[in-house]
Amino acid sequence: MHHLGATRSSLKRDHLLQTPDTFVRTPLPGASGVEFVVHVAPQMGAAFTQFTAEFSPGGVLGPAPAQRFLFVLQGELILELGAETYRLSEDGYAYLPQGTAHTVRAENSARAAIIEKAYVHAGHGEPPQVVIGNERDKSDLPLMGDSSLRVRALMEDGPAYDFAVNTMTYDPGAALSMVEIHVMEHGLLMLEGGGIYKLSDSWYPVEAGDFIWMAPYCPQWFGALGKRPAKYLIYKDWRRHPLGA
Ligand code: UGY
Ligand code: MN
Repeated sequence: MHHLGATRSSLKRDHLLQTPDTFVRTPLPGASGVEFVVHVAPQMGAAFTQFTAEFSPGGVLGPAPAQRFLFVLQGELILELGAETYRLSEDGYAYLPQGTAHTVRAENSARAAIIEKAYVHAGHGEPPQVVIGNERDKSDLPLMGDSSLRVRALMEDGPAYDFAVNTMTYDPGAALSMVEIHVMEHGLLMLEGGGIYKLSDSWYPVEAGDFIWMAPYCPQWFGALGKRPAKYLIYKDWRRHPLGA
C-alpha cells in the first residue's frame, strides 16, 4: 500500500512530526541484533539525538558516545553496570552519565526510547549520578495546578543535570493552558492516546507511536482528544546558560 505519497509526517524549519509509516530502520556501530529509528539528530540542527531501538532476542546496544537515557517501551532490558545487573521492565528507565561503562541487552524482543546528549558542564559542582527507576513509581505533579494534566519527572533535578525527561498525561479534553515558546528544544514520543499538536503555525492530529521534535522557540500547544488519556514522553535541555557557560 503506497498511500499515493500521503502521510501525516511533516518537516518544517522548527519542527518535525514523524509518524510510524515513515520510519526507516538503520544499524548503528557497536550494536548487534538491534535496529534503530533515528528520530532526531544534530544533522537536523538538534543538540541531542533520540532514537527508538528495536531489539531482537539477544540484541545488544553499542557504547554511548555521550550521556544516555533509556526508557523501556516494551519487553525487558538488562543493564549491566559494574558488578550490578538491573532488569528494566516496561516504563523502567536508566540515565547513564557520560563515560559510564555499561552494557544493555535484551533476552527477548524489546523496544526502548533512547536519548543521547553531550554533557554541558556548569561550574565546579558535583557530577551527575546514575539514575534508575520506573515511571509508574513517580508521583504526579499537576501542571500549573491543573490536575487533569499531570507531569512525572524521571530525571533527578539539580545543577549537575543538563536535561530533563518527563511524562505528561492529559485527561480527555485537557490541554496546555498556553502556547509555549521557549529556548529549550524537545524530543517527544506519544505513548498513549492522541490529540491535536500545534507546532508553529500548523495543527497536527497525533497519536501513540508518533515522534515530534520541537526546535528552540518553536511555538507549541497540545490538547487531548478521545475517550482515554493521552500521554507522552518529553525531553528538554535544562538548567544551562544559553551562551554555554
Ligand atoms: O516542559 C515543557 O516545556 C512542556 N510543557 N512542553 C510541552 O508539553 N510541549
Ligand atoms: Mn515545552
